[in-house]
Amino acid sequence: MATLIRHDWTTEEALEILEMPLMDLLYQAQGVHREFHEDNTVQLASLLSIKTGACPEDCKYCPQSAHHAKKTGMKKEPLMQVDDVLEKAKVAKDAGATRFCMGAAWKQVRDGEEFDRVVDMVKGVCDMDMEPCVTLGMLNQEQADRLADAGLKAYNHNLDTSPEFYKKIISTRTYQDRLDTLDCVRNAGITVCSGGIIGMGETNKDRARMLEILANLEVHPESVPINALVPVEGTPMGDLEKIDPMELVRMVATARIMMPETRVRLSAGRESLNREAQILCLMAGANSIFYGEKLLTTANNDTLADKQMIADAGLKVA
Ligand code: SAM
Ligand code: DTB
Ligand code: SF4
Repeated sequence: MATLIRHDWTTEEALEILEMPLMDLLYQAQGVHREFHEDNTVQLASLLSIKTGACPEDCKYCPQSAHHAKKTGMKKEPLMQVDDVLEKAKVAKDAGATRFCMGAAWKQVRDGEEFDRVVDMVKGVCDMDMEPCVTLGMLNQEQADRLADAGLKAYNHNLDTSPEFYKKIISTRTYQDRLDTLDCVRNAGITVCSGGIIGMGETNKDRARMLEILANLEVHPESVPINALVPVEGTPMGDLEKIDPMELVRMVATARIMMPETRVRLSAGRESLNREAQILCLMAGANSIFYGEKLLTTANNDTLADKQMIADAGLKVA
């Protein structure tokens, strides 16, 4: 029987999927995956921090928040120049990436010369035949429309966690602010990339709630990044223990089952997984990874090791 695309998930259903016996979960997730996606393929997306540090938001996990700067020692850097960004995009393309994501440590987009520059970066990446994606914090409808006109393919803005746990993680922007930003992105005709982080001390119910909210949006996000917390020294979460990789496998599989058509992105935290755990995530339904030695400010997996893993698993880059 064909799997239905649903938008009426309950927390209980999501939790039940998340906690089912692992083999049943993997079997179901792989079945959905094969029904909706080309077999044996993975997308490679590269990330670049185009404006690093001194972010006014107080996200407890984030090394770029100005609130933790004294302890992390993270310095503010100015917004990069368009040519320098395009040079990095070319390197990523030559290395095999098809999507290029640019991140700015901003609370929100402000109209002016800096936003004009980001618009030029988007146009430049588009002209290179790569999918441009940006993550710039909150934005309004006019700004989203302008990015769409420039050729922006995707906008990343994460819900991060459940609305209940969210209040313990961020105080400077509300959950509703995030949902409003996602609305503007959707209305502009840009694809939505929105997911979250596990390993911040949340419960399975919080994880289920986040997936429930994403899966009950009118249109599922085209991309859902699942990050495992990278504990960074000097942040309030710097001392948290890394999660068991199987929790990441379960989260990926549950996202895959609840949002069958979505690209599930195995995102931050991949560096602490061994090859086999990563392959289990791919089997559970992840079909995109961040590729390139750096995420935004922290290390990512070695590119040669990634190529080897892709070859070992018999995957094609799509
Ligand atoms: N400032 C913008 C925003 O918050 O939307 C864009 C950049 S922000 C760094 C993008 C996402 O990276 C966050 O929403 C969070 O999910 C993820 N992230 C940041 N620090 C992380 C960490 N230490 N471990 C895992 N994920 C992290
Ligand atoms: C997402 O969900 N993960 C990426 C991307 N979207 C922008 C960012 C991960 C950042 C990890 C911490 C860092 O490198 O600064
Ligand atoms: Fe700023 Fe984004 Fe980091 Fe939050 S996650 S502190 S908004 S850069």
